[in-house]
Amino acid sequence: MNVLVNLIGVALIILTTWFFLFKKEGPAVKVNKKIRVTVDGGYHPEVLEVPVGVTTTLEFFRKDPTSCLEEVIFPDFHIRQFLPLNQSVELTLTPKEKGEYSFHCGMSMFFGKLKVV
Ligand SMILES: [Cu+2]
Repeated sequence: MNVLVNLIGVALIILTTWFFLFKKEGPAVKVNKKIRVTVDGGYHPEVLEVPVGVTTTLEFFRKDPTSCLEEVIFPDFHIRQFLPLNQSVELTLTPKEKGEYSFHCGMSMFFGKLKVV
């Protein structure tokens, strides 16, 4: 019985890890100068395609009351922004190099991606 419980535990750990590591990302949404990102159990849309060298405004709107999502962090752009509940917060960035840049919540549990093309 104990062995079975342990096996189930190990299986759950593997499943959880797998889920977070290999979770399929949604389709990239092409951004033309400005886009609204809804924060509600994650980022919607979660993959944003923005042109290199163009100033893009991301308007974050947090609907989710969990404190987990009250900050959004763009490590590559040195942005750490508090998102008040049910308010729009605009972040402006001008990516200088093509590439993929992730952004995430304050506890690194929810992720989004910026594809600079
Ligand atoms: Cu979090």
